[in-house]
Amino acid sequence: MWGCAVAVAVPFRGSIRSRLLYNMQIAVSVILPVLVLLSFPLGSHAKHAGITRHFEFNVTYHNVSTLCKSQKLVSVNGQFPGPTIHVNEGDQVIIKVTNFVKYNVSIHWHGIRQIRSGWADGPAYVTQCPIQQGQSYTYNFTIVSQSGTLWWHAHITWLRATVNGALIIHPKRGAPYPFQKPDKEVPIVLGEWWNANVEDVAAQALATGGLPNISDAFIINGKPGPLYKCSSGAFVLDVIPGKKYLLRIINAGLNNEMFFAVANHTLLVVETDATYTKPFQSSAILITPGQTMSVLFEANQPQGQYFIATRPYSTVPGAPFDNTTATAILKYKGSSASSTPVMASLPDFNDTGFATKFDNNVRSLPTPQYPVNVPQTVDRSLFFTIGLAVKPCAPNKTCAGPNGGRLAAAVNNVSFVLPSVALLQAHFFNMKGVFTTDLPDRPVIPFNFTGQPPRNLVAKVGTRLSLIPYGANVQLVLQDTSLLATENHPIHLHGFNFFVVGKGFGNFKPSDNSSFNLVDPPQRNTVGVPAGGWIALRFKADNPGVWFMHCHLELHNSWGLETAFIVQNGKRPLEKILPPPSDLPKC
Ligand SMILES: *[C@@H]1O[C@H](CO)[C@@H](O)[C@H](O)[C@H]1NC(C)=O
Ligand SMILES: *[C@@H]1O[C@H](CO)[C@@H](O)[C@H](O)[C@H]1NC(C)=O
Ligand SMILES: *[C@@H]1O[C@H](CO)[C@@H](O)[C@H](O)[C@H]1NC(C)=O
Ligand SMILES: *[C@@H]1O[C@H](CO)[C@@H](O)[C@H](O)[C@H]1NC(C)=O
Ligand SMILES: *[C@@H]1O[C@H](CO)[C@@H](O)[C@H](O)[C@H]1NC(C)=O
Ligand SMILES: *[C@@H]1O[C@H](CO)[C@@H](O)[C@H](O)[C@H]1NC(C)=O
Ligand SMILES: *[C@@H]1O[C@H](CO)[C@@H](O)[C@H](O)[C@H]1NC(C)=O
Ligand SMILES: *[C@@H]1O[C@H](CO)[C@@H](O)[C@H](O)[C@H]1NC(C)=O
Ligand SMILES: *[C@@H]1O[C@H](CO)[C@@H](O)[C@H](O)[C@H]1NC(C)=O
Ligand SMILES: *[C@@H]1O[C@H](CO)[C@@H](O)[C@H](O)[C@H]1NC(C)=O
Ligand SMILES: *[C@@H]1O[C@H](CO)[C@@H](O)[C@H](O)[C@H]1NC(C)=O
Ligand SMILES: *[C@@H]1O[C@H](CO)[C@@H](O)[C@H](O)[C@H]1NC(C)=O
Ligand SMILES: [Cu+2]
Repeated sequence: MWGCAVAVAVPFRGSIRSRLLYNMQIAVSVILPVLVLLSFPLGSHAKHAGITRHFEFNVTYHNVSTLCKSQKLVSVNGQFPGPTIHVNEGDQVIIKVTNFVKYNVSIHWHGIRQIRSGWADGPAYVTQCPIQQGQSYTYNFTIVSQSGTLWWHAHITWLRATVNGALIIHPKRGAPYPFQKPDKEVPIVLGEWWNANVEDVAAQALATGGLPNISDAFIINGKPGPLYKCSSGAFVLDVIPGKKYLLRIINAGLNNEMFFAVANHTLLVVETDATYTKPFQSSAILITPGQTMSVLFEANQPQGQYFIATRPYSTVPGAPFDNTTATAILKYKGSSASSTPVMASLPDFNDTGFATKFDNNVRSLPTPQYPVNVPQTVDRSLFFTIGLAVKPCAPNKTCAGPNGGRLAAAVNNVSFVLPSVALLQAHFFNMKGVFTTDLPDRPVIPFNFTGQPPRNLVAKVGTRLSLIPYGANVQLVLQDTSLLATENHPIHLHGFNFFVVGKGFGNFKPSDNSSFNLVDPPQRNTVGVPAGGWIALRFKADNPGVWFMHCHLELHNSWGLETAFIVQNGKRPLEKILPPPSDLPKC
């Protein structure tokens, strides 16, 4: 299926540039996660100031066999998941990305605020044109006031299925965690696996206008685990009794929110989306695509083997989904590798009660270093409906969606169309005719959003954005609709962490704001909007640029469930976006 495309494999060759690069290479081992910590030079540099860290990412082909079917997938530096990036808060990060594959590529540093450095954010046709085959682009950004687990992934078509990895921000050198120091830290990348080229799966669905083939497996650090036929194995975490472990969990899957648990071990949630939380215990967690979460546990159970397990949370009754369970193995030192691991107990696939309760437990942890500054007043109030829709098929053609149309998705009844140049360039250089700033602030035709849907499901199409003055306090209510189906949509905003000040089921009413949490709401970059419900979020528009907001279910993103905010420059010099780097890719 890859025709005669030239595969350029770039083997990893020792320390080329610096000691840092060398450390990064060691740290990427997912087989020996112990090394992640041992090789990380914590405390070995100047106490407060950040340093500059260089990384090199080669996007290449990589052969793997996961469920007895050999596949040529696209990944970074011949690794899957890709290299883990370790940095400290305050560091400047320089990553040279070179594309050796036939697909256009761009990489998003998911959750990084990118203050004034929108050119390094990564979504294709939003902040940059893609890096074409044979080209390079150097991403350049500084980590400001963020600490915890984030990740990086391709931000074009469905390539992020295999082009992804962890991005771990350690506290400033010498600074402690606001929780008990773990003995070991382990990235856990949850993924979704197809026995087919994922680009073909996406292209087929978009061509027919119908649903894509569901995935064949879920994976944990690249491995599906023993519950699948013909599995390539499991990720094994060796533990020592009495020690404490910090799992840095990332949902890198494309289209499924996931439950996750460790058999017989209670998890203590301490951080979400690189913001610290008031610690709370849970037997399992819910994590949407795009979200990240750090959880602590103690190896305090009888010697043996225990499953670490993950399977989907699905909110559309009757819709097909990948109803399988990926597992990794928690192995106590000295236990027999042949003993059967204890099965983990996970919530049912449709356990919305658990999902709601879990999300309600997340609260920000105010500290002197990270005060929780929730906007108490609102300058701009937005109300966006999010949900499915229909787009017409080509003239005289019948598509596989409802009434012969194609499945689509929309924000305030506008299904987003990416332009053929980057929005940020168009904004910065004042190019006309690329986008408009007239996305309605609220639905033009209000209806009972979660009741009987209107009969006409056809959405408008367009590249319509919202213009926000620098420094404005924005309140945004995201309202799920019942068009075609109510569904939990994980909405991701680039360039900001937002406060989740309220949520509920049914239709949002203005009086619901009396119950908003303006004290310690969760701070996130991605939030699951309840199926048939709403989320209210607030953020201060203190980062000039063009910031994408989209559903992190890749399918809905492809269908148009997205928009972008243009945050204007402020008056002072440090409130303006920087000029583009000279190697910014061209369209
Ligand atoms: C992948 O496998 C194919 C066929 O077996 C082979 O031709 C190709 O060189 C391999 N590519 C890499 C990067 O190893
Ligand atoms: C990336 O590719 C270049 C060119 O082939 C090579 O010199 C370099 O060592 C590669 N870097 C990594 C990290 O693999
Ligand atoms: C990165 O950006 C900063 C400005 O924020 C600039 O001073 C520096 O030279 C850039 N570095 C590279 C390698 O592009
Ligand atoms: C999707 O599934 C159908 C039915 O099993 C199969 O014929 C088709 O080839 C699959 N598409 C892709 C891109 O793998
Ligand atoms: C694990 O937990 C289950 C359910 O609570 C319990 O029945 C079982 O004995 C535990 N297994 C071990 C090895 O502790
Ligand atoms: C999911 O799979 C399990 C076990 O294979 C089965 O018992 C259950 O009915 C399935 N659920 C759905 C919704 O398909
Ligand atoms: C979950 O699905 C099962 C069928 O697999 C059904 O019996 C049950 O009522 C559903 N629960 C909820 C909360 O919808
Ligand atoms: C669609 O079909 C009608 C009637 O058969 C025909 O007149 C028209 O030219 C067709 N349009 C296209 C774009 O093929
Ligand atoms: C919207 O529809 C739901 C479900 O049919 C119904 O319970 C609710 O009362 C309706 N709300 C309004 C404001 O009409
Ligand atoms: C969406 O826009 C189309 C075209 O203007 C209109 O016909 C339709 O009623 C709108 N749908 C909703 C849900 O607002
Ligand atoms: C709630 O909204 C009303 C306007 O609808 C506004 O006057 C009031 O200040 C808001 N309250 C909060 C807590 O934001
Ligand atoms: C890659 O991106 C360029 C610039 O936008 C575009 O012209 C070209 O068609 C794209 N190539 C592929 C294979 O999508
Ligand atoms: Cu969605």
